[in-house]
Amino acid sequence: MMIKLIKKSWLWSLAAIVLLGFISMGCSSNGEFGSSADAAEKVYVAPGEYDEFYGFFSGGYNGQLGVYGLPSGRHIFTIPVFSQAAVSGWGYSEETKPMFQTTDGFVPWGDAHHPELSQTNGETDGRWVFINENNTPRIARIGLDDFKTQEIIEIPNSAGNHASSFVTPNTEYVSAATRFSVPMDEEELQNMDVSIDSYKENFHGTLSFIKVSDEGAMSVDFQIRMPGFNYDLSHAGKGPSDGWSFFTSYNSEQAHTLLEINASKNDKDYIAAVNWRKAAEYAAEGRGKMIPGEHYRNYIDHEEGGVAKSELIEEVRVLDPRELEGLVYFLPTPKSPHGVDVDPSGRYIAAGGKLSTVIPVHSFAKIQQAIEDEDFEGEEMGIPVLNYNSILHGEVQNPGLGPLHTEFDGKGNAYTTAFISSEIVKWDLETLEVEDRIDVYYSPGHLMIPGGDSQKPDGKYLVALNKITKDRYLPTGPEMFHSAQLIDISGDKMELLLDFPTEGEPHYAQGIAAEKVMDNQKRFYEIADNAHPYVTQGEKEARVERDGNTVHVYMTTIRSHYAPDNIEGIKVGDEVYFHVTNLEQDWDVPHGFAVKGANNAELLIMPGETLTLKWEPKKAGVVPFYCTDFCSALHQEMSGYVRVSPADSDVEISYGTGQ
Ligand code: RUQ
Ligand code: CUA
Repeated sequence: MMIKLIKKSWLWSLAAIVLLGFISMGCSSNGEFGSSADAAEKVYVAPGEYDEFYGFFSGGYNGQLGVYGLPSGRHIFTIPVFSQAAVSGWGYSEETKPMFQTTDGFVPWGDAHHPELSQTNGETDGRWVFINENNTPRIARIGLDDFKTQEIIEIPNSAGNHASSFVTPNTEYVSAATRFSVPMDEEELQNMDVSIDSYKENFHGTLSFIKVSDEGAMSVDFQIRMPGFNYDLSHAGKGPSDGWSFFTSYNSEQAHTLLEINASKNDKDYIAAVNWRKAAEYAAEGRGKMIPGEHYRNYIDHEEGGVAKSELIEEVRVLDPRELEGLVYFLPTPKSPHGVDVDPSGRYIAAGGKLSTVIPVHSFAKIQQAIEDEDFEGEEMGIPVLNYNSILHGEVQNPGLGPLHTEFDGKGNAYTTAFISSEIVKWDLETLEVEDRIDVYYSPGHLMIPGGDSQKPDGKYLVALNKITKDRYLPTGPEMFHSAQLIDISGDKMELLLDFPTEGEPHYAQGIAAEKVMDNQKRFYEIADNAHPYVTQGEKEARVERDGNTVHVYMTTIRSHYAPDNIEGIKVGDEVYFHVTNLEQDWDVPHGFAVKGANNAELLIMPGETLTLKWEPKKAGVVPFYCTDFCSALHQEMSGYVRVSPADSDVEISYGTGQ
């Protein structure tokens, strides 16, 4: 290795071991902090004051999206997305169950990876945040007016959606790609029952572009058929490179077993440079072909009182680079590249070659020139491979071991995480010289600068999203929260300010100035606009209706009682739907609803909202229900009873409050 030794020389020999497949435990040496009092002052947000930035941190295998205030690192909210959340009934209430519909049925869990804020003119705009699901390929869109998941779309013809959900500069598209290739038949990309060792012959990947309407509705506009590599991460071009997206790939070896060795053989893998604007034109002209591609689109229907709907879409357009020219080019890139990041000027494309000893930085202008000159060194499945030396802006030397992800401060500097040597390395985008490095604890994956992957970064703070926590907090047994670290990047030298724990595994995060989001906040839903089919607009309309074995309870809540709060005439074997409308019209006055023995969750109903709990009583007797959210001094009084009689009883439905 032609690398000058850096301060922690022992790490380089450790690296050799890691490359052989052992897990690095990071470094526990010399953290050089400035004075802690200085650092404390920089992150201190006094009681009653607000943080300067919102941070949206992926929950990883908890499937949700964590919201943090920065610089304080305070965990202020968790938005349920891909996993059922008993805390509010997300995925348990009848209104939200359809959000979990997929072609594999009801999938109550997801592995969330990369949140990405919507952008306008290359700048974060505070409308939505998207996040991908890796396991059952999906993308979610979350509204930043009520911090709720609005839509989840499934990605067809895909296995493992990792390179997602990155947006184009005007949120024209969010992208997706197959992390795993699977056998796909030649005509219709259907998964085939073939031997795994027919990988090279049968396995393929796809890149997907999901169109986002002005209102945010998502639809799969087209997919591009790709060679059977593993597509890892992505980012869209911007400025001069607007109209292009870049996807890293690894496993150009096309191995199907023991990938840690067999997919690490080639010196270089590829970045796929996709001309999405051209692809979109092809799609608009009806080029390519429509093939079967069943997938669900689930969305909250605000016209219908916030009830989620599922629609099944049966076909998808696929474009084939063997038939359509100029769609995709491969950029050779050392070595098993993970992250791919485009600088704010849109001129440079940096790759985190996790097994590479340098950071390769490609030049968009040179890529264009090489395409024009047909300066190709080969092809893969009809896709031209450009000449590495012709497209390279340069290589960053000594970038630390195991470079993964890069973000930018908008002042000409790039910051790259080095997983194995547990550090952040700052380098100059023009000279490619390393300018500074700082140890982090331990093993950072992604990093985040608010706006750091847009054209307008707020280059004040950087958050390192560390994978290994070990000794940073009071021990909590074998399982620990991941550790994030806030670093001041406003000066020449990076300065570590704060450690804070994060829930799940925040792969990626996004940050945005608080004022872009906080002024659009909903404080409650207008009860008069509630168009839920089972809304109860006032206490006078509260009632219980039997229809065969089905019972609908139209129930209201207001501090501090339910209407009705006494219900009789329910029978064992009934299917009871409690449609609970919260009549409050005030900020932060949810009521809860829980009934003894229910086999799902509670409901947490926001002011002006209606949610429904399904309950199937199994035993005769009198069953209490109560409010779970401490809503007033008389919250403990907010309760009621349901009388359940045997299936053959002739007790009639009756109900009331205060009688
Ligand atoms: S990927 S660091 Cu989804 Cu880098 Cu986790
Ligand atoms: Cu309503 Cu407590």
